[in-house]
Amino acid sequence: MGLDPAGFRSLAPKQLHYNLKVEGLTGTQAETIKEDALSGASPVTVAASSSGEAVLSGTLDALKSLIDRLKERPHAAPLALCLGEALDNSRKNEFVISGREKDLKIGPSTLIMGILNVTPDSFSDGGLFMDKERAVERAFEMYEDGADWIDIGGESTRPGAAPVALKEELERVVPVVEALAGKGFTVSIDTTKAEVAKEALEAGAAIVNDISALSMDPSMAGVCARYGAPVVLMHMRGTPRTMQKDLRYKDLVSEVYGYLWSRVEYAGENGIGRDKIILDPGLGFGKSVEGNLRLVKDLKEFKSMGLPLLIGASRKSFIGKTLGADTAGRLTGTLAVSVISILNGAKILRVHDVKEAREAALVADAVRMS
Ligand code: PT1
Repeated sequence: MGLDPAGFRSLAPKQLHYNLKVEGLTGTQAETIKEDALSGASPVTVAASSSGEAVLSGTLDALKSLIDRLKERPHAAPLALCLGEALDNSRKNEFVISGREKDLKIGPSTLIMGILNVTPDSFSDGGLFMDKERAVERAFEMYEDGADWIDIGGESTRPGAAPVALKEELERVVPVVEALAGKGFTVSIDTTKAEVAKEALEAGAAIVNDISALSMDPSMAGVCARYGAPVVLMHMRGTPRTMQKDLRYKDLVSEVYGYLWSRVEYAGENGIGRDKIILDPGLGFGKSVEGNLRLVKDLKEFKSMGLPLLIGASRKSFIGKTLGADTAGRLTGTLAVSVISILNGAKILRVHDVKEAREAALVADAVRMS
């Protein structure tokens, strides 16, 4: 319409609409919010339940003016800060993770994390990459194809998979981490064991990827803190062996969100700051097909935590079940999930098929930033 850019900047916050769901409100806080909404001071709609949940709906401008008034009320000031942060975080597209040696820039472009399984029972690689030379070769191939990081794992975490003994896992992963870190690759170690994380960090790993979000081994947080290692905190309910037995949730997105936030707090209490955390809703870990699809659709809700989001959808069974395809026929479905995840805020994709994911991400990023 040929509007003056200054005019546009003042219009935009009046046109963007947000729905903020809040949990754990005190009675006083809920009353204060409802009172303000009814006063008509700014056009915000409040739907509140008796259990301390509320949804605040309105334009960015209206919500910001509500937040400003809440800041003046003694019982509502901390809530106002959270709401303000959530709104800012939801629009954030660039992150800096404080790495062990250098900062890791995450976003606005999508990063690709290539999967390197060093497990004999691995469903995708079938134990092809057990020996060190083959592993290094495969890593170079993934790098050529556009991988930013290599994720090395020695324990299968597919549904039903049994745990691997510490010694076995160490023997599988440490030589590979050492070889790849030595060649300059950015390596993450996919493990739930503190001892494996420690040896991998000694061997040059840059990041710890823990599917249990520091919960399975009480020493894990301490090791990550001591080495100053960034960590991926992932949601899982149960263990890989049992996680697919009961897939019911009262509110899946809210539970995954609440769990991840509680793990961010736990990490903080153990010396791992927010500047070192990446979050992952854990597709395929204790979720039904519908649950996984819902997490992809609602991924943008997780942006309000203000931390980079990682998605691991590659060749997983929820894609196979949606398509009626075995593992070999899941690439296109994986790419569909990848693109939707990027549009919903994912910044890192954990994938087997690096070249295809890289191309899909380049196009998705170009559309997103257009
Ligand atoms: C993941 C992930 C991971 N996935 C992170 N690490 C696996 N951060 C291993 C299936 O349903 O998503 N995020 N490390 C692999 N796990 C699974 C789970 C593989 C489920 C397959 C399925 O097929």
